[in-house]
Amino acid sequence: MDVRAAVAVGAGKPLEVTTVQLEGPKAGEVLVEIKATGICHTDWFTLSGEDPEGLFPAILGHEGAGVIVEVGPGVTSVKPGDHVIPLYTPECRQCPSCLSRKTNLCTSIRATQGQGVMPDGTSRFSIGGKKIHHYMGTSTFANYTVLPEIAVAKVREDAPFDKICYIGCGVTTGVGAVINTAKVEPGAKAIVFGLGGIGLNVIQALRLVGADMIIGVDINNDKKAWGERFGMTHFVNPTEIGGDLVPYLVNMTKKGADQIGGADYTFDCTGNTKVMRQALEACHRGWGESIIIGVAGAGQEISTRPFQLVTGRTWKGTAFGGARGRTDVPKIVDWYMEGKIEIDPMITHTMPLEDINKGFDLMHHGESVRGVVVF
Ligand code: NAD
Ligand code: 022
Ligand code: ZN
Repeated sequence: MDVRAAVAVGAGKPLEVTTVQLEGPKAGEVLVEIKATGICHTDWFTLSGEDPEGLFPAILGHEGAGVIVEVGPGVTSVKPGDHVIPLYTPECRQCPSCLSRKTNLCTSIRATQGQGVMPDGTSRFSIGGKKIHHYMGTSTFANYTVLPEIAVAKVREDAPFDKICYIGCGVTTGVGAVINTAKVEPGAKAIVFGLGGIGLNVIQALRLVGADMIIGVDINNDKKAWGERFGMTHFVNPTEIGGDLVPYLVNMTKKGADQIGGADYTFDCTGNTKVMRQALEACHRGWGESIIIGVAGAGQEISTRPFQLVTGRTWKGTAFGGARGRTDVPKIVDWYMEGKIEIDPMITHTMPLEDINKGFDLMHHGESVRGVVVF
């Protein structure tokens, strides 16, 4: 069938919005009509050519929501008409990782997903007979896409696509980092570095679980009002404190009898390895945990003195907020519909597919928290 898609034709080139061909679903696959998709950093990272594993031509996009229109042979868990969110971290419930109950990083289709093809090793997208790669197993920058059955989460039908698409990446990553990875308890003191599309979701989850002190750190003063909107209690701009950031933050968290200071939990939502170090060292001696959410560029390294860890700080990382997509994503959609978490104010821009390159520009200039393409 013919579908409308934004095609990444080469590194550093703008996306080309055009008609491409999509084959129907094979065994274990589903055809989804994408109704809305968010624009996230990883799409840009790949388009820019900085991602050494990036493939071209490809249909990018990994933050979508839509409706099942057709299912291939053997598909049992979803049917035409079901509303779904594509999952770049699938959940097969059968591989050693899924069965371990210790990680959300399902390995069942990992190799082919990274190669930009479906689990049978072929692509469903083409243009003039020439293959186009899939991306992160999702390819949501198209009005129809084919996905493995294990890579869709079925969600309630009264939830608006143009908002819940954000649950396909940013919301789940930020909220999940707090709830699944850090398991933050009521009364905790937390520091969030980077108040963008991920950091604001970390902040709202910290408020949800009853954290006492939620310090936001960002070099952009416009983010102060944004953080406060979602529950941040204190804001620090590292460029304006006239000294070292770590002792400044540790001092802020000192209270009463505890004169050591440091946060119970810190979150890196910048992808900057210097910030990751600051986040670890701003943790409380003995028990502080620092969660790396930001994805750094290829080949980058983090460092700290071993003493930081020997004295009881913990460094952790999280992918997709530690969420098991088919199990946890429908719950997050429910939380949104019940008003437990907010999404609407974070979607600062919506646009038709034709304007997707403008959506990337807005993201770069820090003007948007989230831009969403509505089909
Ligand atoms: P964003 O650009 O919207 O936000 C980043 C924020 O960090 C901005 O507000 C910026 O001003 C701030 N910042 C930059 N340098 C800083 C510094 N030195 N100190 C303090 N603040 C600084 O990006 P986003 O969409 O929120 O994504 C954040 C990171 O999370 C990215 O690296 C992204 O790739 C990653 N991410 C990871 C996962 C995962 O599963 N682990 C999922 C989604 C996104
Ligand atoms: C989403 N991300 C950043 C912004 N939006 C993002 C990027 C990478 C990951 C998660 C979120 C990620 C963390 C760990 C892995 N990935 C490896 C998972 C594994 O090896 O099992 C990751 C994922 C997908 C892909 C590449 C890396 C891909 O499909 N190409 C989940
Ligand atoms: Zn993303």
